Amino acid sequence: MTVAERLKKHCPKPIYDCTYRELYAGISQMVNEMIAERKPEPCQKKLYYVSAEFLIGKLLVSNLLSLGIYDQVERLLTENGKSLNEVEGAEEEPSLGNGGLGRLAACFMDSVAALNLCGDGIGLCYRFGLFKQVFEENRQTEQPNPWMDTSSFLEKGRRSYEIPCGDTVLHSREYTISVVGEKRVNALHLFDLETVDETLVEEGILYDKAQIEKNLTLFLYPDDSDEAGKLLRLYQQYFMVANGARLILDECRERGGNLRRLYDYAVIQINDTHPVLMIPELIYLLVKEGIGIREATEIVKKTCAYTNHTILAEALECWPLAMMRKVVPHLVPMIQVLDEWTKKKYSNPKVAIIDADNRVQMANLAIHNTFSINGVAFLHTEILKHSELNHFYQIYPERFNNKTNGITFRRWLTQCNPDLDAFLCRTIGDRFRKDPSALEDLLAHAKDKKVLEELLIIKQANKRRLCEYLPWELNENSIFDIQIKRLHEYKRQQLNLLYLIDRYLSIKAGKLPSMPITAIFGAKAAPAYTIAKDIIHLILCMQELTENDSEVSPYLRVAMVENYNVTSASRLIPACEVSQQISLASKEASGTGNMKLMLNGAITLGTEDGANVEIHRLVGDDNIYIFGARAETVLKRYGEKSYVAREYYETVPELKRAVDFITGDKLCSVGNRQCLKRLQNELIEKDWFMTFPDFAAYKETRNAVYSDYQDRMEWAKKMLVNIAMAGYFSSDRTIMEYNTQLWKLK
Ligand code: 26V
Repeated sequence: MTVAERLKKHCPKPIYDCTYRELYAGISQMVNEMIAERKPEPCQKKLYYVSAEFLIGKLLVSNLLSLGIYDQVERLLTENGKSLNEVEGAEEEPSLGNGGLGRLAACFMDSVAALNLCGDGIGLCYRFGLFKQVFEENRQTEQPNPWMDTSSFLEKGRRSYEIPCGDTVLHSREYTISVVGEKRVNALHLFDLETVDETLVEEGILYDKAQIEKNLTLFLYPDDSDEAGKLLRLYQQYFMVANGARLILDECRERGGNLRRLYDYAVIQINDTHPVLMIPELIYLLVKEGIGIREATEIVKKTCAYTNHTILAEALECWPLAMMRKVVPHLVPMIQVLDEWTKKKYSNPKVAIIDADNRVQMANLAIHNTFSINGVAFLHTEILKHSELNHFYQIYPERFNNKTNGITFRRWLTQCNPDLDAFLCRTIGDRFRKDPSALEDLLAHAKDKKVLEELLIIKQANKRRLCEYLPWELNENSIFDIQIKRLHEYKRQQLNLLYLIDRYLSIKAGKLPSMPITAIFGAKAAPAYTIAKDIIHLILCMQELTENDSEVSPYLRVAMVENYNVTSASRLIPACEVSQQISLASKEASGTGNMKLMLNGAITLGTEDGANVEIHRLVGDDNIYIFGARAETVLKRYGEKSYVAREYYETVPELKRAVDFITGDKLCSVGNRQCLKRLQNELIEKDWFMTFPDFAAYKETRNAVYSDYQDRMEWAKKMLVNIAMAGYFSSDRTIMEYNTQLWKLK
């Protein structure tokens, strides 16, 4: 059957008469049908990637590409006067993640399927996902983000479990999303509550947090600034792993497996601490099957591996035992036994599972009871081994390993930047699709003027397309300087802002930049994270100032994209020229946006942090701009408690000028004085993430970037080297490492 014949079955009218919604519904149904026709490949051992987030993005185009029917569908639509782009516009983006952690899970699922490995994801089906960000009066507000429309790639699964939770029993409902590889289809199992009630949501994202039977799967990361919110998060985590554990054991049994040898049938990758309750829950279920607790613990330990994604102390989860007693009373004795065993063996309180304040340290629980603990970039793993988790490294050196993150090139090159993809195929052939390191063949063209010019032309076209997509009139001939990532003080959007304020003031003083600059931000802040929201407020105020001041706007524009998500990332990344990766050294575990931007020919301006370290090593000093304090210095400063922000404020005049500007008349005329004052105070009195000490170096280096930018051929050469060396950051490489060293599938 041709694609045209197939599609006809799913469309109510001839294609040229259909609305885009009807076309999206028809094509997605056709895709689901084609996926269902694929024979499931039997497998002996299976990976279960358990994660609170899967930031998968829209699926239509990636599914068409994976099924090999993209070109046919596109042609068919064009012949009928329709555009595939617009069909994609009718698809809602599932908002099942925050940022890097969730997007990594999505890239990994893509690579697992593409490499023809047997591996499924397990998570939750949040009805409204993460909030939708709406700007009002230069401030972030939050709205629900409904995405589960009727005609999507989300299908009702066959599983449903009864989960004992606190003093009730919750009924679950499985949904699945197919993850399509060239040769195989895997599944993402997302569990929802049978009794979920969307009408509970009142204004914005407010709802009754106590009604667990109705609210458990409404939102990702409910506000946990109060007790009810904290409990709800714990309920969510347990609901996720309880369903996951049952699914895993059922599938083991269905394949004729012996639960005593669970590790021959399953390997469970625990994505950060959110799914760590999987460990006691599995032990509990195995004990219920008649296996002794010692043996059950050994089985689970051989089955589970844990990935750490952060060294920020405030992000390491711990749950008070009292709360555990409310939500998972049956697991408390299990956890206490595990804790007693470790306390008998190791006296260091830092490695205790239950700490002196009667809280369960989730990372500690994981580290004692898994066969592998990995960090997500070289530097991150080194810091875990030698500093943050050194007490564990001393006990279990063989369990620690590094798996530098990666990104799927299918979405972050082929799909989002088709011009660059085609250029690469023309220039070096398509070997890089199967072997990403083959991108290095591009280096042979580093002196080829025609090749370099082509790269510049592609970038220019992507910038133009971005300008058409964005709601402002931006100058496509300015430098596109972009910082896109969650808003967090450690990522230091505020440092970027201090530079922009300094630039603004110089322009006002008559010192014009040699090239016009467009500084673009995209970021969501956690709803209860006040300072992060103040930073967004400052960005939006700067946007208003630069837009409306005719002395400034020809030279400097600040622009913040509303509701930054996978879809807008796919537009921004191909158009970026300068990639801001300016976290405080030692704080960013890896970063993955840095990799996406590099692959698309942006040049990194960054600190020696996370995977920037590896990017630096790969491209060499000439093709990246590195500045600022190194991790050792930062860790030392924290250790000595020697940093006093005010000293810098008082001794660096241009820094003082920029900081003072935050509460000056100009900004207060477009913003809220109280928010701006709070942010200014935070900087002068605390600056916990040390922006002031790095300010001078940042300014100097960023100016050097803009100055070098003017030599177009030299710049294009830097772009070429970055693209050529990005192969290492393919998530196919990362997944192959996980598989050969840890999972051992096939
Ligand atoms: C969580 C929280 C929770 C509450 C307080 C503040 C805070 C700060 C950070 C986090 C991070 C949670 C884990 C996470 O998302 N890590 C990210 O994982 C990415 C994939 O490995 C990695 O590229 C990013 O560097 C890392 O931040």
